[in-house]
Amino acid sequence: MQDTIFSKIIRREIPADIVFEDDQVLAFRDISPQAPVHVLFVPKEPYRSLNEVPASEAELVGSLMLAASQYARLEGFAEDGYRLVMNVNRDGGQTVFHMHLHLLAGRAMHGGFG
Ligand code: DGP
Repeated sequence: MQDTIFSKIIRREIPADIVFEDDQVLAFRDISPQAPVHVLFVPKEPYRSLNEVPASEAELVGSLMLAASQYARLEGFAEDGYRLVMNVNRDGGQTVFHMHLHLLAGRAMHGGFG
């Protein structure tokens, strides 16, 4: 797949405010935050979107979600709550074609989905 800005962040070629890393996942603050906490959880393997992830990578998808919940616990907002969103392709509003999970927190989220 084509290189994206997120692959460059993973390779440390461009800066980002990195908040979490393990073998499979890198997390950094969104450049255009939509909430007081807005972090992107990105698999190091550059799948274009969730559509390209094979069933054999179920553990990777789980790792993204669990990394987000672990971060919420560590940062102390797990009990207050947070929202996880993954945009897929055009109608999902995806703009960067390297799969990622948005974590939004620090304010009450409302019911709408745009
Ligand atoms: P999506 O629309 O779901 O593909 O979300 C892409 C997000 O990526 C969007 O909220 C803005 C963020 N973003 C785009 N470019 C950069 C960048 O260079 N650095 C960081 N930290 N975030 C970026």
